[in-house]
This record gives sequence, structure tokens and C-alpha cells, in this order.
Amino acid sequence: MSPSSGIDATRFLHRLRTLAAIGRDDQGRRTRLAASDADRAGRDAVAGWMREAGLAVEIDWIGNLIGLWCPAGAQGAPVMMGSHIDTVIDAGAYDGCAGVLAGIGVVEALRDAGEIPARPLAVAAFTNEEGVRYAPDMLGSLVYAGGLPPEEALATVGTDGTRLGEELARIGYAGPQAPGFLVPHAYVELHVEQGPVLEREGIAIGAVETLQGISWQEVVIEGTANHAGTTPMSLRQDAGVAAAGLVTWLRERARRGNGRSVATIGRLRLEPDAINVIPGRAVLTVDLRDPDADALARLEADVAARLQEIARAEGVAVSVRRLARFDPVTFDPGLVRAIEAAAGARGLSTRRMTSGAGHDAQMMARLCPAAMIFVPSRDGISHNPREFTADADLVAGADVLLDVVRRIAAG
Ligand code: HGY
Ligand code: MN
Ligand code: MN
Ligand code: MN
Repeated sequence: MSPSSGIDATRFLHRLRTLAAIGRDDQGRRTRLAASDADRAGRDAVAGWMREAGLAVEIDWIGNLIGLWCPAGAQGAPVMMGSHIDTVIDAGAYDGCAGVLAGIGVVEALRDAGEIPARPLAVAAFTNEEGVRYAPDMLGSLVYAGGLPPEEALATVGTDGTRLGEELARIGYAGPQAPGFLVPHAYVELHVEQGPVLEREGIAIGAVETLQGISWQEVVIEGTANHAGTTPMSLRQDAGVAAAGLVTWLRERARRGNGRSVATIGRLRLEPDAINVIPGRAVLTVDLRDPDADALARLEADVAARLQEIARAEGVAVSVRRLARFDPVTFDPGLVRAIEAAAGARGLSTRRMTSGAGHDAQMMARLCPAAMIFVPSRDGISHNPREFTADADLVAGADVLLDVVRRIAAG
């Protein structure tokens, strides 16, 4: 197999489709929430493919699945690839999975070609990247990178009242208290873009140089449940109206900023959720993002001020719980250049870009040089079963990952 050859596309794509079929919820939606039975099924499949590739599989204390290939002669800190296989609710087939399976394919391509890297190679499937069941997101890679004590992470209580540590133990993925901690030589993650840029510009490969800041909060608004028929409008403490006062304001505020802020209220629950009861309580989540740290801080401050304004105007009490807060990240310029060079050598168009989504790479960047390879998303859709990336684009991304690893694992 000449070095210009790539990964085994058929095997890579077959595994991607196999993984895509794992984990349907009771409404038939593709959902593999962290540490769920569906996540276990996905993990079992990926651990099997890691072993098939000759990787020694370890589970660390936050349940990260780490495959290590240390061929005779390879030495020093490993070059790590990876991503995640947990999903959001009603997810697409590619988010995270492409990066994990491409990493396994890279190891197999080198092994099958008899190309022994000077360094060991590792492939990671990090726990709870999505953060839908347990906040914050990127929890497994955050712990791996030393950003959160494992015992604190394991004690995290999910949206369903379960504890992450207990659920990992229940599905058989609670690792040793002191894993074979690996500080990689470098970390490279392949991921679908999940946005519209590459497709709109007809570019094959994104060399991701920065990743925007993220702020997640849970807001609880306490009003007074009351009779919908007998309570005059002037005497209401309506938590639903208070919540609505944030929703429409937030969209305008995000638009008014630097034009790059984004803000999302992804969850909104009114209680007691009855047609003839004025909502006494509203529970909602606020997801704020901006590539600029100061702009993100201003956005957070404006949301806090708006909530105080609403509390006064509606006679409700507001409490806020922070769920995640990560500053913008700049990836390793040398790795970004290596991605551009590898894409160029394959005749693939490339451009530098910022990631709008959070990724495990942003946590690994705390530990070692890290960067990301993006491939186009059709219509920019993600976190949606309509998520799609063409086979040729996925394979091109995996081949670029292979060539980057060839370069940086050469010692
Ligand atoms: O929310 C995110 O950007 C990531 O997918 N967890
Ligand atoms: Mn992802
Ligand atoms: Mn995602
Ligand atoms: Mn992500």
C-alpha cells in the first residue's frame, strides 16, 4: 500500500452505518445519551472494532474508551485521534462517530501497510461529549485533560436524576480509579462541520484554527400557579410570560452583538403544564456562544440584567445555575498547517475556520497541541437525523487524518 493510499473506505463506511443503526429511543429516534443502554451498545461495538484493529482497549475513570497501538519500536507519547459516540436526542449519524471510526481506520491503514509509526497511536471515544443528559458537555475529555476532578464529574446528576458514575458502572464502563493516564504528543480530531460554510464555498477540508466560547445556564422562574379563569391579568405572577420575556429578547440581543454571537433556549418547561393553570414555574436552558471572550461575557451580563428586569416586572423570582462555561480556544498552528498541507497534497481544497460547536479537541488543547479537520455538512444541518456528509467527503477527511498522523507520528 503506497503512502499516498488512504484508509479502507469500505470498512470505515460500513462501521459508520452499523453504529448509526445502534440506539433507538422509544420513539424510534437515534438517541445514545451518555451512559445509557444505547450508549453501552455503541461502546461495545466501538471497543470491538478497536480490538479488531489491534488496539489495546482501556476504560478510564470517567468511562473514556481509549484504544492504544504501541507497535514494536514505537516510543514516547502517543499521537491521539478521537471524538465521541454519544449523541443528542434524535441525532444524526455522523456527529462524533466519524472521528472515532476514522481514527481506528488510520491505525489499520498503517498496520496493513506495514508503516510502523515512530510513536504509539491512540484512539479515544470520550464520555458525554454532548452534555444532553449530564452537563457540562465534553465532560469526558474535560476530565481527561485535568479540567475537572473525576470524583466531581462522576457525581454529576443528570436531567433524569441519575448519577454519571453509577450509570457508567451500570453499563459496565466505569474504569479504574487511576487509568493509564496518557498525555498525548498531539491530538487530531476529524468531525463533520455541522455548519454551512464548507458546502457553501465548495471546500473539501476545514482546517479548524479556533473554537468559540460556550456558556450554558439553567434558569428557574418561580411565579404563582393560579386559576386561569378567576385571576385578573393585573394580579398574576405568570412564570410562562416571564420566560417568554427572555426568549424573544434573547434573539434580538444576540443579533445586536458583533454579528457572531448565537443564543439558544433549547429546553423550556412550564409547570404544572395544565391548560387552566397559570404557570407557577418555568425551567429553561440558555446556550450562549461567541468566538470572542469579552463579547461572550457581555452577553452573559446582559442576560443576567434582563432576568432581573423580568423578575421586577412580573413579580417572579429567578434563579440561575451555571452548567458549562468554556472560553474560546485557539488550536495549534503547526497542526493546522499540517492539515492544510496534507489536504493540499491530496489535491483537496481547504480553508481555515472557527468551530461553532464544542468538541473534545477544545479540552485536549489544554493538554497537548490539538487541531481539527472538518468535512462538509449538507445544508449545514446537524443535531438532526437529516445530518448528512457524503461518503467521498468522509473518506477524504479520514485520509487527511491519516496523512497528518503519518507526519506527526514520524517522530
Ligand atoms: O454543544 C455542542 O456544541 C457539542 O456538540 N456538545
Ligand atoms: Mn460532536
Ligand atoms: Mn454534537
Ligand atoms: Mn461537539
